[in-house]
Formats: sequence, C-alpha cells, structure tokens
Amino acid sequence: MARIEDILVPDIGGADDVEVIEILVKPGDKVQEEDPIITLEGDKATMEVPTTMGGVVKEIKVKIGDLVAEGSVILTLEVEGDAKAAKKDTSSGDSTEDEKPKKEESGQQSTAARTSKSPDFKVEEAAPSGDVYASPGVRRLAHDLGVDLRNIGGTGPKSRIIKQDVFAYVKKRLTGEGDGLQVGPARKVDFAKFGKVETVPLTKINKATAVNVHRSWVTIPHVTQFNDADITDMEAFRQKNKKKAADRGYKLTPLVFIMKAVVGALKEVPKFNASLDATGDNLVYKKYFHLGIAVDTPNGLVVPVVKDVDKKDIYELAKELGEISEKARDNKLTPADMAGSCFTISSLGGIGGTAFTPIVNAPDVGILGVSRSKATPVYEGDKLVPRLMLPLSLSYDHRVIDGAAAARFIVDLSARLGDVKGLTK
Ligand code: CAO
Repeated sequence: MARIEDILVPDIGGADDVEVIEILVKPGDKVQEEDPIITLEGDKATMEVPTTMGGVVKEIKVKIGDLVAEGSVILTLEVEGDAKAAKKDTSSGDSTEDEKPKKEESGQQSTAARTSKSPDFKVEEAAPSGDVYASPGVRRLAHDLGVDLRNIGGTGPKSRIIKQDVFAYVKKRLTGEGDGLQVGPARKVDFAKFGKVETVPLTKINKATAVNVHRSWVTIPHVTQFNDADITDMEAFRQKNKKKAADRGYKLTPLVFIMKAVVGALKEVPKFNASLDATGDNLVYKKYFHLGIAVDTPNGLVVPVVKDVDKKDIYELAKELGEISEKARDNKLTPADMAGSCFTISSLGGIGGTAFTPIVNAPDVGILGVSRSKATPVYEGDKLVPRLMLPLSLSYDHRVIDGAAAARFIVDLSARLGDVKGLTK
C-alpha cells in the first residue's frame, strides 16, 4: 500500500533563511533514495539536498527564491508500503548492527527517523572557479558533457548557470546556431535561364583545396602584414648568374632567394616555425626548415614541400623547385612530397598583381605571399633613386603570432632579401 510522506529540509548546520536556487525534480518524477531534489545556497556554499527515501514526487512545496530552514517541507512523496510497517521497522530505537542489513533489505525506514537524519550534502564553494556560479549538479553535468561553464551565460537567479543553460549551450554548439559559423544553404540558381552555360565538375584537387582553405579561413584568425623589400642587388646577382643555372637545365628565379631569406627569418622569429598541437594547448617548435611552395597546376593548387631548405644553396633549391613543380604539373606528387611543411610561400610574382592576402596553410602558422617586383623611386638621403621593390604579404595565425612578432619577421626577411651576399654565401 502506498503512503504520502513529507520530505523535509534536513539539518543544515543551524542555518535558516537558506535560498532555494534550483529544483531538480517535478511532480510525477520517480526518485531513488539519495537522489538530489533541490539545491540550496547559503552564504558560503551551495548544497544539493537529496531525498531521504525513494518514491514518486507528488507535490513540490517550495519554489526558486524561497528561504528555507531545517524542517521546511520540500515536497511530498508517494512511497510504497504502509506507515505502520515503516514505524514498526524503526520502533526499536537505535538499531543494532545485526538489524541493519534487514532494514536495508526491506528498503523501508520511518519517516521521522529518515527525514531528520542529516544526509551527505554535496557542498561546493559558492564560486570556486572565477565568476562561474552553478550548483554541483550543473557542474557535474557540464563536466560529463565536456562543457566549459565559463563559456555559458547563466539565466538563473543572480545569473546562476542552470541545467537548461548547459543544454541550450550544447544544442547551439551541435547545430552551429549562434556561433557565427553557421551559414544558410547556398541559393540554388538556374544559370541557364540567363544564357548559355557549361558545367564542369571540380577536380579532386579543387575539392581538397576547398575543404582545406575553408577550414583554415573559419578556424584561424588571420592577419596580413605587408612590406616591400629592396631586391635591386639580388636581381643584379640573379641576372648575372641566371645563365649558369640555365646551362645546368633549371631556372634561377627570385623564389629561391626568398626561400633562403625565409629560413633566416624563421630562425630569427622561431614562433613562425611552430604549430599548435592537436589539443591547442601547446606550441610545437620545429628544429627543421621545410617550406611548402604553392604550385599552380592545370588540375588546381597543390603545395609540395621542399625539405631542409637551410642545408641547400640557391642552385640546389632552383633545381629541386624545377623538378617538384614539374612533378606537380604532371600530377605525380605523392603524399610524402606534400607532407611536413613548416611555413608556406605562395608566389604570384611571375603572373603579376600588387598584393594579396594568402590563407594560412594549417598547421603552419604563417604564409608569405609574394607579388611582382616593381622599379620604384626611393629616397636615398634627399635623392630619389630607382630601386627594385618586392611586395610581400605575410598572413599569420593570430592565436600564435602577435603583431609585433609578425612585424619583426617581415622586417628581418626584407633586410635579408636586401643582402644578397648573405643569401648566397
Ligand atoms: N617579381 C618579378 N618577376 C618574377 C617574380 C617576382 N616576384 N617571381 C617570378 N618572376 C619571374 C621569374 O623570374 C620568371 O621570369 P624569367 O624567366 O625572366 O626569370 C617568371 O616570372 C616566371 O617565373 P615562374 O613563375 O615560372 O617561377 P617561380 O620560381 O617564380 O615560381 C612556382 C614557381 C611553381 C611557384 C610558380 O610557377 C607557381 O605555380 N606560382 C603560382 C602559385 C600560386 O598559385 N599561388 C596562389 C596560391 S593561393 O594562395
């Protein structure tokens, strides 16, 4: 036979006027003994109050914001078994060790005995981690779901984070809603309605590039730093030595000098030669210098990697660059040819344009865009002299690189490009 029992606020250390900040059950809920039913907040702590017996919640007698003390009725519970039996069960007063197992087996104890017992509270300091206000139950839920409560705004009393806030946050993250990353589906347009069209499928390389650049674009906070490097002396050297390279069957272009200069700048500002690890908590500094080189091919953009650039001279690099770009254009690159870059160079100098903002080739943290050099009048003292200036665009991952480090890098790089002796020794 069922009976109705009051579940009372137990001994809470003599405190009265303790605020109910959360109600964890509703009428009709089935609860087990020790399940938390409300959360109270005192001056220094929040505590979950568990029910002292199992049953079905009939009526909640408190509401959020109520002030309660020991003995206040929290709720009524429909409990299996009659009161007489329950009373009889505990009428012998203090139970002996021998009796205990029997009580536990029967699952029934007297209301008086059970509701006045002070249960094991789950108590937590009011705001143990910074400004996050949440009950132990909410903290447990957040922990189980892997949610950082610092990212959630609380909608409970005094901006407390309640369970609904955690669920709403998880839902938002799962649907992408509200994080600014969600875009509506592309509009379907019948282009043929407006004129003649031809539909050509994207190549595998096009599709892979689309995935990679999109991921980098939305996950990396990009900044691009510009500068012009004076390459007048470098170009003079190149013109003088280009035949030497041509006789050996390859082309000496500005790119190999730029590669050497980039290695120097990477050594000067090592953060550019690093990557975030998968956790995002550590920066992995690389002690090798492998450069990704963006190559334009008929099938799309690929980025083969020239390894150990620091150990090769400009002629070796020119030869390797020629071979690897030919391999790229013949669609013969292997995954190993494209693995292991530390930093990437995208050179559009052979085509033209004044500047552009390249997208970081993750997990690199920096990429150098190179545009076409231009003879430019530059003041030397109070005299204007023609100098050959090379426009550089350095995009970087602002999570890793500060603006000052980027400025140092591009200034150092430009200085190295101006010192052809340093690049060719
Ligand atoms: N300024 C002026 N002239 C330049 C120059 C620059 N910055 N860079 C190259 N040139 C010249 C070269 O010297 C060469 O002229 P000469 O034969 O008279 O010496 C000519 O332009 C053609 O060079 P190139 O493009 O064949 O050779 P490269 O070494 O400069 O570049 C490669 C090789 C593979 C990087 C290039 O062919 C390529 O594919 N570039 C496109 C990269 C790309 O698509 N980037 C965009 C990716 S999205 O960020």
